[in-house]
Amino acid sequence: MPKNSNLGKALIRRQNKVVKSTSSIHTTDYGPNLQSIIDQNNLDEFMTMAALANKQFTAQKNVKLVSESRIVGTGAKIDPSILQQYRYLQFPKRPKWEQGTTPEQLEELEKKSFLEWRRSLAVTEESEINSVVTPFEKNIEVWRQLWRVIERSDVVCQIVDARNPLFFRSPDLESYVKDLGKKYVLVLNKADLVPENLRKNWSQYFVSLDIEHYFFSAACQQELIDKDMVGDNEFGNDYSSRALGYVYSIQEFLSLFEKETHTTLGFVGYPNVGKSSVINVLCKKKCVGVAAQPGKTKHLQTLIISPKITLCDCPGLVFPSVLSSRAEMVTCGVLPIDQLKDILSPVEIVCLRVSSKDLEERYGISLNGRVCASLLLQKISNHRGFYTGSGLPDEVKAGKMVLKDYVNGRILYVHKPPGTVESIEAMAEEIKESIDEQFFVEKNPGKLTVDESGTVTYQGTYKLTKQEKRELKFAARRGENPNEKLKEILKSHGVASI
Ligand SMILES: Nc1nc2c(ncn2[C@@H]2O[C@H](COP(=O)(O)OP(=O)(O)OP(=O)(O)O)[C@@H](O)[C@H]2O)c(=O)[nH]1
Ligand SMILES: [Mg+2]
Repeated sequence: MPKNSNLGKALIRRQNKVVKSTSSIHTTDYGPNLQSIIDQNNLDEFMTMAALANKQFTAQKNVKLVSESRIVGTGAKIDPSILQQYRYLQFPKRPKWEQGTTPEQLEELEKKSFLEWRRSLAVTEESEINSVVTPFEKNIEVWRQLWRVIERSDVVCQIVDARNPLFFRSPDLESYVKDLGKKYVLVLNKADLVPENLRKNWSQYFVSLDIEHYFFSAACQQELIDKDMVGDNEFGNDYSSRALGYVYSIQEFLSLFEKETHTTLGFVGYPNVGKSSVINVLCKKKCVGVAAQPGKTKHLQTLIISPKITLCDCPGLVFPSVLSSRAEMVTCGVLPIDQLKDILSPVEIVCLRVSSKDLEERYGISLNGRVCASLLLQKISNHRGFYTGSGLPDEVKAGKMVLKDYVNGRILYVHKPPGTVESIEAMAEEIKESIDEQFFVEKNPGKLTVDESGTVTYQGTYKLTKQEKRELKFAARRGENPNEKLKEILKSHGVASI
């Protein structure tokens, strides 16, 4: 077949047409439709569940129902320890099958077990935790892709974004893979965005949990490929000692899995963590599609890269969870920013995390300390000339830009492992950022005046006691410098001196 032939595409199109004409209107996608379904309205969700249960419903008009649980349920205080217990919910597992199971029987089994999983999540949501499970993948076809990748892999590499590994990690996936007798490794991609000290901290954390993990940077390795410098390790760290936080090069990573027998590595994880990018650099050429938006890979792909190694790319999947909010998910890059309705909540998170100095530098604006999302977006809109048709600042356009910059690491925030002790300086910097500047005596030292009658007046953030005022007055009378005395007083209260 000649190169760039369209025959393959034409065959896929024809196949899609055939399936479309026979498929149901409420796309539960038993055909080749691998479109991820994360957000569904209640009716679609209901119809999907009905289709899975092979049930049909007819609509009854003019009936109004008020759900009591919705009224009672809202606003209830949830015990954080209970939520923590449900931090990682179960993901759907492929039911067991035997040699004699026909494809039709297996499909029925899969649908049944998927339906049971959806129902168990609903029960957890309503009666056990009384909290909302954040959006998760609802298309059984996409989960089928994950099951297939795990089945054909000897080693399952769960790729996570190294900036926030705990958001992306799934302990349930780890135990599932291990129960199947396969090897599980955690790959912390985008290591280029994480400073060395934090990589070390994260490594210590995962070592303490006995999790085999490797830092990797597809972006840096791609740069080396482009410069024809493959083999060099950008990070220049000592491979032989493999210190904590070590970032692996392509060859070092592959050699971890090169055994006597052939090994298939499956790359799974949330959308947008860089699964396809890692595969491309391991192949040293672009074999699979990569995009800055989540949901690029729709179908698993298998690539034989050497007689000993095969790689398998999987579509990204959003696992169910209760602790993360939708806004948090947006900042993690797993929900598409372009289709976002609420821009302010995720930008609010960015405002809380990124220092105002970094935001000022990135957008060329001036902020006096931390600002709320709306003010930040207004300033950016005014500076960039983003206006709506009615002449108001276009906060939505500015918000999407900020969120994309955050997800792509152009404005950076890296999460710390639980229990990390931060340096006093770093904490002081953060506190300074979050408190109004005038509270800082260094920046606003106050003013001490002594008039001719010897009366002392001090205007500053520290309130002098009567006794201290008297001491200052007498110091001035003695001809001493009252400012020196004031320094002593402020120092004794732990306040920086003027
Ligand atoms: N800074 C940085 N960016 C990376 C790295 N690896 C991938 N990316 C970026 O992350 C984005 C997503 O990359 P993909 O490889 O498409 O991610 P994926 O996990 O395959 O995503 P889906 O196919 O949607 O599941 C792209 O914009 C990449 O350029 C990395 O090591 N460092
Ligand atoms: Mg991909």
